[in-house]
Amino acid sequence: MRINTKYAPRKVADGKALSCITGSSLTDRQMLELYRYLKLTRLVEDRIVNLYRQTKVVGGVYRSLGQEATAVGSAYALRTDDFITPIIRDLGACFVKGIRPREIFAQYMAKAWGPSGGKDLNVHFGYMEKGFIGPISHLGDMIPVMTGILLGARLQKKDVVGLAYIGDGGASTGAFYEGMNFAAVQKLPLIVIAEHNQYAYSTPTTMQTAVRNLAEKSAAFGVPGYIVDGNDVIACYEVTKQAVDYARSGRGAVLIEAKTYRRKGHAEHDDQRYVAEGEIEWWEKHNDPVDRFETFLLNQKVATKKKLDEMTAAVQREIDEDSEWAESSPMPEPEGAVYGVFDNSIVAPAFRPKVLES
Ligand SMILES: Cc1ncc(C[n+]2csc(CCOP(=O)(O)OP(=O)(O)O)c2C)c(N)n1
Ligand SMILES: [Mg+2]
Repeated sequence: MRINTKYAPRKVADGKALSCITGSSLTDRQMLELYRYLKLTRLVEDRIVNLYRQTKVVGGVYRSLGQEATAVGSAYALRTDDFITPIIRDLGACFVKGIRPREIFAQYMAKAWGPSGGKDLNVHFGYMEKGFIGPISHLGDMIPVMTGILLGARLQKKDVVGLAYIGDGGASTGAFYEGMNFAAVQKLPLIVIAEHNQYAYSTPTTMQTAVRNLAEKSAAFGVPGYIVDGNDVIACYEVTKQAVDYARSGRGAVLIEAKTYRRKGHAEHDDQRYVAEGEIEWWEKHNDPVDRFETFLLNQKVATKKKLDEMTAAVQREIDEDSEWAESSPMPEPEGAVYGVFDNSIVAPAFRPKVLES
């Protein structure tokens, strides 16, 4: 089976700033919307790091710095009733799906008004009505879960597609293979974006899989495989759009490998001492997805620098407002911990002894 490389990263002449692919079907308004999502992702994560350093965030902080275009561009190719299941590097996809920054801040600070009511962190929450399936931590497991959701949707005669994200490490788990295989044989509309960001924790990809391109794994399932430049937001949109059309028309599952790079450690506590000197700086200087899209928007005259600066200032204002809202919101009541786990409709477990005594 041949891998489609139409959207794969291209080499550019030294000294020439990287941009994005041209010939997109996106309108100028849509491109600016993509820009807003990219900026929102980067700046919300900046703020979360800031709150973490002030010890206001109670758990770990996992960033998508340098790879934001993959999540934003791919999720943008979906309809509102389509499903996604993100992983820790896909905050941008959550925003495209309609999650607000204030929900993310409250979630990270374990506040009562956060989507999980203080029970969990980062993207571990769900919004069925927004087609947003919160992931569990176990790598690979969301692939069979999404496959099951799509089987259910087929039985309900819905023409929705499901987009599931997986890391290069996650793509080596058994659950990934089982889920992909079942989706492939059932011709379910599953699109898997394998984010090849070069590391799983501190393990370089070359030390945990023998394939050079994760897209090659598509041959094992008999589904189309694509390679996309994960730092080109337009290419990520276009390749996913193509996969969405394929999947929605009943032809089955697709595997897309996004080539990108994780510029931060696994989480904020990781000092990245296992990374070769100069590697992170190279990606920052030469292949930053936000810089690339800005170069594109200016070159193509979609927007002026002034317009982009105004948009960034508006995003910053929204973040200030939302993080203040989340900071001033209450912590959960201790009793809340027993709800949302079991069927508490009769007597919540924490209160049972008291009820039985009376
Ligand atoms: C089955 C399983 N094994 C191990 C872990 C611990 N773990 C959490 S994230 C991670 C690395 C993930 O790397 P990758 O899939 O490449 O995603 P990335 O963090 O690079 O986006 C590991 C090993 C886990 N959550 N689940
Ligand atoms: Mg990885």
